[in-house]
Amino acid sequence: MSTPKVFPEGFLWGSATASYQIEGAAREDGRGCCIWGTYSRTPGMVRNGDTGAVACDHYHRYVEDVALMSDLNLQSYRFSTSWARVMPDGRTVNQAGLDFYSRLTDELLGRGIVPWLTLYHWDLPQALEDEGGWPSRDTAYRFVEYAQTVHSTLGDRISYWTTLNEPWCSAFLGYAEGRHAPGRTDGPDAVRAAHHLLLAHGLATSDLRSRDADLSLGITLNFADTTPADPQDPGDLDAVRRIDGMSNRYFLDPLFRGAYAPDILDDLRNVWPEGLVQDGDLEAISTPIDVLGVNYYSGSTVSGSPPEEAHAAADAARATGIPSAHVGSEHVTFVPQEVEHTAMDWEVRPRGLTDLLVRLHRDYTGPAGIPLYVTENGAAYDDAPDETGFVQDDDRLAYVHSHLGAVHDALEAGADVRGYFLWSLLDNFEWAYGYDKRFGIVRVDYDTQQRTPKASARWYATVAGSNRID
Ligand code: IFM
Repeated sequence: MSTPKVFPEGFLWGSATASYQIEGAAREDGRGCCIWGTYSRTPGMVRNGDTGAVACDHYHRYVEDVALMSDLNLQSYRFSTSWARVMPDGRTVNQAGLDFYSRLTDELLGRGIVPWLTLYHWDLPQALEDEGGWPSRDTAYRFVEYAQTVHSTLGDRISYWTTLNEPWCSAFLGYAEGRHAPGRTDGPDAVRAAHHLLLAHGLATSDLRSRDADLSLGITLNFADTTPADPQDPGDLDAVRRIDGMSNRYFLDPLFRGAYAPDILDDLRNVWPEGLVQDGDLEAISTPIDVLGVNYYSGSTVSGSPPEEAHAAADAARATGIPSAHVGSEHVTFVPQEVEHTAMDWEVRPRGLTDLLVRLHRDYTGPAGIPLYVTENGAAYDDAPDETGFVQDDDRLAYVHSHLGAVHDALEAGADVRGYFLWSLLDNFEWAYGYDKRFGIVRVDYDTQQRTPKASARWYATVAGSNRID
Protein backbone atom coordinates (compact mmCIF):
# COMPACT_ATOMS: atom_id res chain seq x y z
CA MET A 1 0.00 0.00 0.00
CA SER A 2 1.40 3.40 -0.96
CA THR A 3 1.76 6.29 1.50
CA PRO A 4 -1.10 8.81 1.32
CA LYS A 5 -0.21 12.10 -0.31
CA VAL A 6 -1.74 15.03 1.51
CA PHE A 7 -2.17 18.32 -0.32
CA PRO A 8 -1.60 21.74 1.27
CA GLU A 9 -4.47 23.24 3.22
CA GLY A 10 -6.68 25.34 0.97
CA PHE A 11 -5.72 23.43 -2.19
CA LEU A 12 -8.60 24.06 -4.60
CA TRP A 13 -10.34 21.00 -6.05
CA GLY A 14 -12.49 21.55 -9.08
CA SER A 15 -13.60 20.45 -12.48
CA ALA A 16 -13.79 22.24 -15.81
CA THR A 17 -15.97 22.56 -18.90
CA ALA A 18 -16.37 25.02 -21.78
CA SER A 19 -19.40 26.77 -23.23
CA TYR A 20 -19.54 25.30 -26.74
CA GLN A 21 -18.77 21.82 -25.47
CA ILE A 22 -21.69 21.56 -23.04
CA GLU A 23 -24.27 24.34 -23.30
CA GLY A 24 -26.28 23.53 -26.41
CA ALA A 25 -29.19 25.98 -26.87
CA ALA A 26 -27.23 27.24 -29.84
CA ARG A 27 -30.02 29.42 -31.19
CA GLU A 28 -31.85 30.22 -28.02
CA ASP A 29 -32.43 33.57 -26.31
CA GLY A 30 -30.66 35.48 -29.02
CA ARG A 31 -27.36 33.57 -29.10
CA GLY A 32 -25.41 34.24 -32.29
CA CYS A 33 -23.49 31.78 -34.41
CA CYS A 34 -19.88 31.06 -33.50
CA ILE A 35 -17.01 29.67 -35.55
CA TRP A 36 -17.47 26.18 -34.11
CA GLY A 37 -21.11 26.19 -35.20
CA THR A 38 -20.05 26.99 -38.73
CA TYR A 39 -17.08 24.64 -38.73
CA SER A 40 -19.00 21.68 -37.37
CA ARG A 41 -21.69 22.13 -39.99
CA THR A 42 -19.03 22.00 -42.72
CA PRO A 43 -19.06 18.43 -44.10
CA GLY A 44 -16.04 16.37 -43.11
CA MET A 45 -14.70 18.64 -40.38
CA VAL A 46 -16.21 16.99 -37.28
CA ARG A 47 -16.61 13.26 -36.83
CA ASN A 48 -20.12 11.93 -37.55
CA GLY A 49 -21.26 15.45 -38.45
CA ASP A 50 -21.70 16.20 -34.74
CA THR A 51 -22.27 19.81 -33.66
CA GLY A 52 -22.63 21.56 -30.32
CA ALA A 53 -26.22 22.55 -31.10
CA VAL A 54 -27.55 20.47 -28.19
CA ALA A 55 -24.38 19.08 -26.56
CA CYS A 56 -25.13 18.34 -22.87
CA ASP A 57 -28.08 20.75 -22.84
CA HIS A 58 -26.39 22.40 -19.87
CA TYR A 59 -28.12 25.69 -20.71
CA HIS A 60 -31.36 24.13 -19.51
CA ARG A 61 -29.89 21.70 -16.97
CA TYR A 62 -27.40 23.89 -15.14
CA VAL A 63 -29.29 23.61 -11.83
CA GLU A 64 -29.05 19.83 -11.94
CA ASP A 65 -25.40 20.06 -13.01
CA VAL A 66 -24.46 22.38 -10.18
CA ALA A 67 -26.20 20.05 -7.72
CA LEU A 68 -24.06 17.24 -9.14
CA MET A 69 -20.90 19.31 -8.57
CA SER A 70 -21.96 19.78 -4.99
CA ASP A 71 -22.56 16.03 -4.57
CA LEU A 72 -19.02 15.48 -5.87
CA ASN A 73 -17.54 17.83 -3.26
CA LEU A 74 -16.23 20.21 -5.93
CA GLN A 75 -14.98 23.42 -4.40
CA SER A 76 -14.66 25.28 -7.69
CA TYR A 77 -16.10 25.08 -11.17
CA ARG A 78 -14.22 26.36 -14.19
CA PHE A 79 -16.54 27.28 -17.05
CA SER A 80 -16.42 29.63 -20.00
CA THR A 81 -18.82 32.26 -21.21
CA SER A 82 -19.88 32.18 -24.85
CA TRP A 83 -19.01 35.46 -26.54
CA ALA A 84 -21.74 34.80 -29.14
CA ARG A 85 -24.32 34.36 -26.37
CA VAL A 86 -23.30 37.59 -24.67
CA MET A 87 -22.72 39.54 -27.90
CA PRO A 88 -24.27 37.65 -30.83
CA ASP A 89 -22.54 39.78 -33.48
CA GLY A 90 -19.43 40.28 -31.38
CA ARG A 91 -20.44 43.85 -30.48
CA THR A 92 -24.06 44.22 -29.39
CA VAL A 93 -24.98 43.12 -25.87
CA ASN A 94 -27.60 40.39 -25.50
CA GLN A 95 -28.97 40.74 -21.98
CA ALA A 96 -30.58 37.28 -22.05
CA GLY A 97 -27.13 35.76 -22.60
CA LEU A 98 -25.65 37.62 -19.67
CA ASP A 99 -28.63 36.62 -17.54
CA PHE A 100 -27.83 32.95 -18.08
CA TYR A 101 -24.32 33.35 -16.67
CA SER A 102 -25.70 35.41 -13.84
CA ARG A 103 -28.11 32.61 -12.91
CA LEU A 104 -25.34 30.03 -13.18
CA THR A 105 -23.06 32.11 -10.95
CA ASP A 106 -25.77 32.51 -8.32
CA GLU A 107 -26.46 28.79 -8.39
CA LEU A 108 -22.77 28.03 -7.83
CA LEU A 109 -22.41 30.54 -5.03
CA GLY A 110 -25.60 29.23 -3.44
CA ARG A 111 -23.93 25.81 -3.25
CA GLY A 112 -20.67 27.26 -1.93
CA ILE A 113 -18.80 26.54 -5.19
CA VAL A 114 -16.22 29.10 -6.32
CA PRO A 115 -16.92 30.18 -9.93
CA TRP A 116 -13.78 30.31 -12.10
CA LEU A 117 -14.60 32.09 -15.33
CA THR A 118 -12.85 31.80 -18.70
CA LEU A 119 -13.79 34.49 -21.19
CA TYR A 120 -12.68 32.74 -24.35
CA HIS A 121 -12.61 29.01 -24.96
CA TRP A 122 -12.43 29.02 -28.77
CA ASP A 123 -15.97 30.08 -29.75
CA LEU A 124 -15.43 33.36 -31.61
CA PRO A 125 -18.66 34.96 -32.90
CA GLN A 126 -18.91 34.10 -36.58
CA ALA A 127 -19.58 37.77 -37.35
CA LEU A 128 -16.09 38.66 -36.10
CA GLU A 129 -14.51 35.83 -38.08
CA ASP A 130 -16.27 37.24 -41.14
CA GLU A 131 -14.51 40.54 -40.45
CA GLY A 132 -11.10 38.84 -40.35
CA GLY A 133 -11.12 36.82 -37.12
CA TRP A 134 -8.06 36.67 -34.87
CA PRO A 135 -5.64 37.54 -37.69
CA SER A 136 -7.31 40.97 -37.60
CA ARG A 137 -6.01 43.31 -34.89
CA ASP A 138 -9.48 44.69 -34.42
CA THR A 139 -10.63 41.42 -32.82
CA ALA A 140 -8.36 42.16 -29.85
CA TYR A 141 -10.19 45.45 -29.25
CA ARG A 142 -13.57 43.75 -29.58
CA PHE A 143 -12.41 41.22 -26.95
CA VAL A 144 -11.73 44.01 -24.47
CA GLU A 145 -15.30 45.29 -24.91
CA TYR A 146 -16.59 41.76 -24.39
CA ALA A 147 -14.51 41.36 -21.22
CA GLN A 148 -15.84 44.68 -19.91
CA THR A 149 -19.40 43.59 -20.65
CA VAL A 150 -19.10 40.29 -18.83
CA HIS A 151 -17.31 41.98 -15.94
CA SER A 152 -20.04 44.59 -15.61
CA THR A 153 -22.52 41.79 -14.85
CA LEU A 154 -20.44 39.21 -13.01
CA GLY A 155 -17.58 41.23 -11.54
CA ASP A 156 -19.42 41.66 -8.25
CA ARG A 157 -19.60 37.87 -7.72
CA ILE A 158 -16.64 36.29 -9.50
CA SER A 159 -13.02 36.72 -8.41
CA TYR A 160 -11.14 34.37 -10.75
CA TRP A 161 -10.98 35.55 -14.35
CA THR A 162 -9.11 33.76 -17.11
CA THR A 163 -8.87 35.67 -20.37
CA LEU A 164 -8.07 32.88 -22.84
CA ASN A 165 -7.99 29.12 -22.86
CA GLU A 166 -5.13 27.61 -24.87
CA PRO A 167 -4.44 30.37 -27.40
CA TRP A 168 -1.99 28.00 -29.14
CA CYS A 169 -4.96 25.90 -30.27
CA SER A 170 -6.96 28.93 -31.40
CA ALA A 171 -4.06 30.25 -33.47
CA PHE A 172 -2.26 27.21 -34.81
CA LEU A 173 -4.93 24.50 -34.98
CA GLY A 174 -7.47 27.07 -36.15
CA TYR A 175 -5.49 29.15 -38.65
CA ALA A 176 -2.45 27.02 -39.66
CA GLU A 177 -3.52 23.39 -39.55
CA GLY A 178 -7.24 23.94 -40.11
CA ARG A 179 -8.09 21.10 -37.73
CA HIS A 180 -10.07 23.47 -35.52
CA ALA A 181 -12.46 26.29 -36.35
CA PRO A 182 -12.33 28.38 -38.41
CA GLY A 183 -10.40 25.80 -40.44
CA ARG A 184 -7.96 28.08 -42.19
CA THR A 185 -4.47 27.04 -43.33
CA ASP A 186 -2.34 30.14 -43.65
CA GLY A 187 1.01 30.48 -41.86
CA PRO A 188 1.21 34.29 -41.60
CA ASP A 189 -2.45 34.46 -40.50
CA ALA A 190 -1.74 31.93 -37.73
CA VAL A 191 1.13 34.11 -36.51
CA ARG A 192 -1.11 37.17 -36.67
CA ALA A 193 -3.80 35.29 -34.73
CA ALA A 194 -1.36 34.26 -31.99
CA HIS A 195 -0.13 37.82 -31.55
CA HIS A 196 -3.62 39.30 -31.46
CA LEU A 197 -4.79 36.69 -28.96
CA LEU A 198 -1.91 37.66 -26.69
CA LEU A 199 -2.69 41.32 -27.25
CA ALA A 200 -6.36 40.71 -26.42
CA HIS A 201 -5.29 39.01 -23.21
CA GLY A 202 -2.96 41.85 -22.22
CA LEU A 203 -5.39 44.68 -23.01
CA ALA A 204 -8.26 42.95 -21.24
CA THR A 205 -6.11 42.15 -18.20
CA SER A 206 -5.02 45.72 -17.84
CA ASP A 207 -8.57 47.01 -18.36
CA LEU A 208 -10.13 44.62 -15.83
CA ARG A 209 -7.35 45.41 -13.36
CA SER A 210 -8.09 49.13 -13.61
CA ARG A 211 -11.80 48.45 -13.01
CA ASP A 212 -11.28 46.13 -10.10
CA ALA A 213 -7.96 45.73 -8.28
CA ASP A 214 -9.25 42.75 -6.29
CA LEU A 215 -9.73 40.37 -9.22
CA SER A 216 -7.48 37.40 -9.67
CA LEU A 217 -6.55 37.59 -13.34
CA GLY A 218 -4.81 35.05 -15.49
CA ILE A 219 -4.51 33.06 -18.67
CA THR A 220 -4.55 29.31 -19.31
CA LEU A 221 -1.98 27.76 -21.64
CA ASN A 222 -1.62 24.23 -22.95
CA PHE A 223 1.89 22.87 -22.73
CA ALA A 224 3.93 20.35 -24.64
CA ASP A 225 6.38 18.37 -22.52
CA THR A 226 8.92 17.15 -25.02
CA THR A 227 11.96 14.93 -24.65
CA PRO A 228 14.61 14.06 -27.24
CA ALA A 229 14.66 10.54 -28.68
CA ASP A 230 18.43 10.62 -28.23
CA PRO A 231 19.66 13.19 -25.68
CA GLN A 232 23.09 13.09 -27.35
CA ASP A 233 21.79 13.85 -30.85
CA PRO A 234 22.02 17.56 -31.72
CA GLY A 235 19.22 17.15 -34.29
CA ASP A 236 16.89 15.65 -31.68
CA LEU A 237 17.77 18.38 -29.19
CA ASP A 238 16.99 20.98 -31.82
CA ALA A 239 13.64 19.30 -32.48
CA VAL A 240 12.87 19.70 -28.76
CA ARG A 241 13.90 23.34 -28.92
CA ARG A 242 11.59 24.01 -31.86
CA ILE A 243 8.56 22.32 -30.34
CA ASP A 244 9.18 23.87 -26.95
CA GLY A 245 9.53 27.20 -28.72
CA MET A 246 6.36 26.93 -30.78
CA SER A 247 4.17 25.44 -28.06
CA ASN A 248 5.42 26.85 -24.78
CA ARG A 249 7.85 29.76 -25.04
CA TYR A 250 5.85 31.35 -27.86
CA PHE A 251 3.34 32.41 -25.19
CA LEU A 252 5.37 32.32 -21.98
CA ASP A 253 8.11 34.69 -23.10
CA PRO A 254 5.91 37.62 -24.20
CA LEU A 255 3.69 37.14 -21.12
CA PHE A 256 6.47 36.97 -18.54
CA ARG A 257 9.47 38.55 -20.26
CA GLY A 258 7.83 41.05 -22.57
CA ALA A 259 9.56 39.68 -25.69
CA TYR A 260 9.33 36.94 -28.27
CA ALA A 261 12.32 34.58 -28.08
CA PRO A 262 14.88 35.26 -30.87
CA ASP A 263 15.09 31.59 -31.89
CA ILE A 264 11.32 31.46 -32.49
CA LEU A 265 11.45 34.62 -34.56
CA ASP A 266 14.24 33.02 -36.54
CA ASP A 267 12.34 29.75 -37.04
CA LEU A 268 9.36 31.75 -38.31
CA ARG A 269 11.26 34.31 -40.39
CA ASN A 270 9.51 33.20 -43.61
CA VAL A 271 6.01 33.65 -42.23
CA TRP A 272 6.34 36.46 -39.68
CA PRO A 273 4.33 39.42 -41.02
CA GLU A 274 6.17 42.71 -41.18
CA GLY A 275 4.81 45.37 -38.81
CA LEU A 276 2.84 42.83 -36.77
CA VAL A 277 4.14 43.91 -33.37
CA GLN A 278 3.31 47.56 -32.79
CA ASP A 279 4.73 49.93 -30.21
CA GLY A 280 3.35 49.14 -26.79
CA ASP A 281 2.08 45.65 -27.70
CA LEU A 282 4.64 43.74 -25.66
CA GLU A 283 4.14 46.03 -22.66
CA ALA A 284 0.41 45.31 -22.84
CA ILE A 285 0.93 41.58 -23.26
CA SER A 286 3.25 41.43 -20.25
CA THR A 287 0.78 43.19 -17.95
CA PRO A 288 1.28 41.33 -14.66
CA ILE A 289 -1.12 38.48 -13.99
CA ASP A 290 -2.09 36.86 -10.69
CA VAL A 291 -2.45 33.24 -11.76
CA LEU A 292 -1.12 30.99 -14.52
CA GLY A 293 -3.43 28.18 -15.62
CA VAL A 294 -1.69 25.02 -16.78
CA ASN A 295 -3.37 22.48 -19.07
CA TYR A 296 -1.50 19.20 -19.36
CA TYR A 297 -2.52 15.89 -20.88
CA SER A 298 0.48 14.19 -22.43
CA GLY A 299 4.05 14.51 -23.58
CA SER A 300 6.02 13.42 -26.58
CA THR A 301 9.41 12.21 -27.67
CA VAL A 302 10.84 13.86 -30.76
CA SER A 303 13.63 13.34 -33.22
CA GLY A 304 15.26 15.60 -35.77
CA SER A 305 15.45 12.95 -38.46
CA PRO A 306 12.12 12.12 -40.07
CA PRO A 307 11.32 8.55 -41.11
CA GLU A 308 9.66 7.91 -44.46
CA GLU A 309 6.13 7.95 -43.06
CA ALA A 310 6.66 11.45 -41.68
CA HIS A 311 7.10 12.93 -45.12
CA ALA A 312 3.42 13.55 -45.86
CA ALA A 313 3.03 15.42 -42.58
CA ALA A 314 6.24 17.28 -43.32
CA ASP A 315 4.82 18.47 -46.63
CA ALA A 316 1.72 19.76 -44.86
CA ALA A 317 3.87 21.64 -42.36
CA ARG A 318 6.05 23.13 -45.07
CA ALA A 319 2.96 24.40 -46.87
CA THR A 320 2.12 26.68 -43.94
CA GLY A 321 5.68 27.28 -42.74
CA ILE A 322 4.63 26.48 -39.19
CA PRO A 323 6.58 23.83 -37.26
CA SER A 324 3.75 22.76 -34.99
CA ALA A 325 3.50 20.31 -32.15
CA HIS A 326 1.13 18.06 -34.06
CA VAL A 327 2.38 18.15 -37.61
CA GLY A 328 5.86 16.81 -38.22
CA SER A 329 8.10 19.17 -40.13
CA GLU A 330 11.28 18.33 -41.98
CA HIS A 331 13.10 18.86 -38.69
CA VAL A 332 10.67 17.28 -36.22
CA THR A 333 9.34 13.75 -35.98
CA PHE A 334 7.27 12.34 -33.15
CA VAL A 335 8.59 9.00 -31.92
CA PRO A 336 5.84 6.90 -30.27
CA GLN A 337 6.83 5.34 -26.96
CA GLU A 338 5.85 1.97 -25.54
CA VAL A 339 3.62 3.41 -22.82
CA GLU A 340 -0.10 3.36 -22.15
CA HIS A 341 -2.16 5.52 -24.50
CA THR A 342 -5.58 7.09 -23.92
CA ALA A 343 -8.44 6.90 -26.41
CA MET A 344 -7.05 10.09 -27.98
CA ASP A 345 -3.89 8.07 -28.66
CA TRP A 346 -2.06 10.37 -26.25
CA GLU A 347 0.78 8.86 -24.23
CA VAL A 348 0.22 8.67 -20.47
CA ARG A 349 3.22 10.51 -19.05
CA PRO A 350 2.51 11.84 -15.55
CA ARG A 351 6.17 12.63 -14.92
CA GLY A 352 5.90 15.31 -17.61
CA LEU A 353 3.43 17.20 -15.43
CA THR A 354 5.87 17.28 -12.52
CA ASP A 355 8.68 18.48 -14.77
CA LEU A 356 6.46 21.11 -16.36
CA LEU A 357 5.19 22.57 -13.07
CA VAL A 358 8.67 22.68 -11.60
CA ARG A 359 10.05 24.35 -14.71
CA LEU A 360 7.24 26.93 -14.92
CA HIS A 361 7.73 27.81 -11.27
CA ARG A 362 11.50 28.03 -11.61
CA ASP A 363 11.72 29.93 -14.91
CA TYR A 364 8.55 32.03 -15.13
CA THR A 365 6.04 32.25 -12.30
CA GLY A 366 8.03 31.60 -9.12
CA PRO A 367 10.29 34.67 -9.36
CA ALA A 368 7.18 36.85 -9.78
CA GLY A 369 5.35 35.12 -6.91
CA ILE A 370 2.57 33.91 -9.21
CA PRO A 371 0.81 30.66 -8.27
CA LEU A 372 0.07 27.87 -10.71
CA TYR A 373 -3.27 26.09 -11.03
CA VAL A 374 -3.71 22.96 -13.11
CA THR A 375 -6.77 24.18 -14.99
CA GLU A 376 -7.16 21.02 -17.10
CA ASN A 377 -5.99 17.43 -16.80
CA GLY A 378 -7.90 14.27 -17.55
CA ALA A 379 -8.37 11.55 -20.12
CA ALA A 380 -10.70 10.08 -22.72
CA TYR A 381 -11.19 6.33 -22.63
CA ASP A 382 -13.59 4.00 -24.43
CA ASP A 383 -16.13 3.74 -21.65
CA ALA A 384 -18.33 0.67 -21.40
CA PRO A 385 -21.49 1.53 -19.42
CA ASP A 386 -23.50 -1.20 -17.70
CA GLU A 387 -27.27 -1.39 -18.15
CA THR A 388 -27.79 1.43 -15.63
CA GLY A 389 -25.33 3.74 -17.37
CA PHE A 390 -22.63 3.29 -14.73
CA VAL A 391 -19.03 3.16 -15.96
CA GLN A 392 -16.33 1.42 -13.96
CA ASP A 393 -13.61 3.61 -15.49
CA ASP A 394 -10.56 2.28 -13.68
CA ASP A 395 -8.37 3.52 -16.53
CA ARG A 396 -9.45 7.16 -16.09
CA LEU A 397 -9.23 6.86 -12.32
CA ALA A 398 -5.66 5.54 -12.61
CA TYR A 399 -4.77 8.35 -15.03
CA VAL A 400 -6.02 11.05 -12.66
CA HIS A 401 -4.47 9.32 -9.66
CA SER A 402 -1.04 9.23 -11.30
CA HIS A 403 -1.27 12.86 -12.41
CA LEU A 404 -2.33 14.02 -8.97
CA GLY A 405 0.70 12.15 -7.68
CA ALA A 406 2.73 14.14 -10.21
CA VAL A 407 1.25 17.41 -8.92
CA HIS A 408 2.14 16.36 -5.39
CA ASP A 409 5.70 15.60 -6.49
CA ALA A 410 5.92 19.08 -8.00
CA LEU A 411 4.69 20.60 -4.73
CA GLU A 412 7.37 18.69 -2.85
CA ALA A 413 9.94 20.00 -5.31
CA GLY A 414 8.85 23.54 -4.42
CA ALA A 415 6.40 24.47 -7.19
CA ASP A 416 3.63 26.77 -5.98
CA VAL A 417 0.58 24.85 -7.21
CA ARG A 418 -2.69 25.91 -5.60
CA GLY A 419 -5.38 23.84 -7.27
CA TYR A 420 -6.47 21.19 -9.77
CA PHE A 421 -9.41 21.16 -12.19
CA LEU A 422 -10.24 17.80 -13.68
CA TRP A 423 -11.21 17.84 -17.36
CA SER A 424 -14.00 17.23 -17.56
CA LEU A 425 -17.07 17.23 -15.37
CA LEU A 426 -19.27 15.83 -18.14
CA ASP A 427 -18.73 13.87 -21.33
CA ASN A 428 -19.04 16.54 -23.97
CA PHE A 429 -18.44 17.75 -27.52
CA GLU A 430 -14.76 16.98 -28.06
CA TRP A 431 -14.21 19.39 -30.98
CA ALA A 432 -13.20 17.62 -34.22
CA TYR A 433 -13.91 14.25 -32.57
CA GLY A 434 -17.52 15.19 -31.83
CA TYR A 435 -19.14 13.00 -29.17
CA ASP A 436 -16.89 10.02 -29.92
CA LYS A 437 -14.36 10.83 -27.21
CA ARG A 438 -15.53 10.91 -23.61
CA PHE A 439 -13.50 12.87 -21.07
CA GLY A 440 -16.19 13.16 -18.38
CA ILE A 441 -16.13 11.79 -14.88
CA VAL A 442 -19.90 11.91 -15.30
CA ARG A 443 -21.39 9.94 -18.18
CA VAL A 444 -23.88 11.73 -20.40
CA ASP A 445 -26.37 9.65 -22.33
CA TYR A 446 -26.87 11.95 -25.30
CA ASP A 447 -30.26 10.39 -26.16
CA THR A 448 -31.82 11.03 -22.76
CA GLN A 449 -29.36 13.59 -21.30
CA GLN A 450 -29.16 11.43 -18.21
CA ARG A 451 -26.06 12.10 -16.08
CA THR A 452 -24.44 9.13 -14.30
CA PRO A 453 -21.30 9.66 -12.19
CA LYS A 454 -18.60 7.16 -13.16
CA ALA A 455 -16.31 5.35 -10.69
CA SER A 456 -13.73 8.12 -11.24
CA ALA A 457 -16.27 10.72 -10.09
CA ARG A 458 -17.02 8.86 -6.86
CA TRP A 459 -13.30 8.50 -6.20
CA TYR A 460 -12.57 12.15 -7.06
CA ALA A 461 -15.29 13.22 -4.61
CA THR A 462 -13.38 11.49 -1.81
CA VAL A 463 -10.14 13.11 -2.90
CA ALA A 464 -11.73 16.57 -2.98
CA GLY A 465 -13.38 15.91 0.37
CA SER A 466 -10.25 14.61 2.12
CA ASN A 467 -7.55 16.71 0.36
CA ARG A 468 -5.40 13.65 -0.22
CA ILE A 469 -4.79 10.68 -2.46
CA ASP A 470 -4.17 7.25 -1.05
O1 IFM B 1 -11.67 19.28 -24.66
C1 IFM B 1 -10.47 19.97 -24.68
C2 IFM B 1 -10.62 21.34 -24.06
O2 IFM B 1 -11.62 22.08 -24.68
C3 IFM B 1 -9.33 22.11 -24.18
N1 IFM B 1 -8.22 21.35 -23.68
C4 IFM B 1 -8.09 19.99 -24.11
C5 IFM B 1 -9.39 19.24 -23.93
C6 IFM B 1 -9.24 17.77 -24.39
O3 IFM B 1 -8.90 17.72 -25.73
